[in-house]
Amino acid sequence: MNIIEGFLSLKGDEKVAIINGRFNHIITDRLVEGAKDAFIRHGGDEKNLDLILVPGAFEIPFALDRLLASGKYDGVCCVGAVIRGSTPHFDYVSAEATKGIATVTLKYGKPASFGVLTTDTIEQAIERAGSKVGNKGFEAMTGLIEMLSLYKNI
Ligand code: INI
Repeated sequence: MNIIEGFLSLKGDEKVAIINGRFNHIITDRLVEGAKDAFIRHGGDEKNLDLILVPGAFEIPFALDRLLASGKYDGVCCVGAVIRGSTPHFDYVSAEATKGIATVTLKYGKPASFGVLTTDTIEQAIERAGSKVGNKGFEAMTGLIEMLSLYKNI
């Protein structure tokens, strides 16, 4: 059996963007740090890493569409933090972000990863932004790196 998989290493010439939905930026800035750390630790060159800021998770798919349409990027890591409040707003924002990122990724055939936290409380978000439960920005960039490698190998 031939196994085709991606590896966790970059050559250094990959052009990658991070989109930060900066609503709850106290959390999302930590996710960006984690994503950048993962990019550099796996062999990425910082000069090939761009950071795009959008108001919130709802806008991430729109920026992702523009970035992939530009043809300038091999892949995009999306980070954000949607935290449940007392209204259904959470459900609309998180659903649109999730669906939008997947739809745009399929449209352009380029990988994008999902580092958007969807939590019930701010404490759960803090735990996933560089404390008890790790850093989901780091994990999202690691997933993107694996997919970049896999796309080359298919
Ligand atoms: N955006 C987020 O990224 N996280 C949230 O928790 C959030 N809440 O709760 O409102 C949020 N709202 C803003 C939304 O993403 C848009 O930026 C806004 O609606 C303007 O289009």
